[in-house]
Amino acid sequence: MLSPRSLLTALSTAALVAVGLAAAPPAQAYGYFSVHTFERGSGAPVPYVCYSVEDLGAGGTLASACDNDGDGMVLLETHADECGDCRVHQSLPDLPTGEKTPYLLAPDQDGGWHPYVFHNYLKPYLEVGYRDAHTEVGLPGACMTVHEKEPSGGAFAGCDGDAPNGENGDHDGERNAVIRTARLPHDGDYTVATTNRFLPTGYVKPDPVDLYAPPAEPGDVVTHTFELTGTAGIAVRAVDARRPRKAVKGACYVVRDRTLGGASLGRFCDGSVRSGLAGDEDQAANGVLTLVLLAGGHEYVIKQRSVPDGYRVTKKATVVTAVSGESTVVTVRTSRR
Ligand SMILES: [Ca+2]
Ligand SMILES: [Ca+2]
Ligand SMILES: [Ca+2]
Repeated sequence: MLSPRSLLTALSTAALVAVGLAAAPPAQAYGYFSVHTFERGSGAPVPYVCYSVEDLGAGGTLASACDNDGDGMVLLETHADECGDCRVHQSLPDLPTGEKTPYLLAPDQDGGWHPYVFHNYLKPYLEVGYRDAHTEVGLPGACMTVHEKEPSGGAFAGCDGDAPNGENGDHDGERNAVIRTARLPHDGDYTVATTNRFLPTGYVKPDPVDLYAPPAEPGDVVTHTFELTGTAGIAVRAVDARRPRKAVKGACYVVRDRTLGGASLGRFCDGSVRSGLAGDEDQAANGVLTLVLLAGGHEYVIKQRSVPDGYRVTKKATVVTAVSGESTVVTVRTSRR
């Protein structure tokens, strides 16, 4: 006769090889079976899971145990001769460190005697970026909140660069224009809202967005980038250097944001059709290039690049500081050939 210990070993080994095979009832009199949990995607063992076994026939809990040694497996002893109609339920207590589990619960498993194997998804998390809509340069330091829609409730609050603080704070630990949340309580729908405090200056607070966060495997992350615009405008007038009342129509310019390290907004032409943020707001070749939705307080460098026949490109750049809610007029004197 096998000792209980060697029987356990034998059962455990049998459990591992029997995964996915038809249930072959092992020595029922002893009432042992193994339960394993693995991470979806990686197949890594999931430690510290607890289980309870419900008797669906007679009712009541037949056994319960936790994976206290953290190897991803427990042997459950039911103290019953038979367990033909069992349901195994997982629970995910806090980790020994006191942190919440990074895993989502796996569904209950029904069945008779067989090795039970659970595959758990990870809880999802978000990475939310902020960048200037014109230059696509990242804007560090923004703050946001994340609310779960159902069941409704706050799930996260933090600012880019904050130290992680429980579920809150920035979990990438860097001031890098991206806020990484902790793993969220559930998969599901979340609303991400930018808060007024510590919004990068010169920009308008963006509307909240709804994001669906599905169950995650390792490496999965839900991302969103807020494209921030401001309320400042610049009107670039090109005039004849000799006759300042004469508009020079159809000139083109390259605009750079000096505040964002000289990043280019692109090439803009007086009279070009507007498409998104590109083009001329007034869409008329009238001698004025109208730039809108710029960041208040930023310094823009405007350089003429092409002019109508008969004129010479003005090489000297114009530097102007945009003002929120205003359109600042600058004049580029353009000489004849
Ligand atoms: Ca164990
Ligand atoms: Ca960050
Ligand atoms: Ca125009």
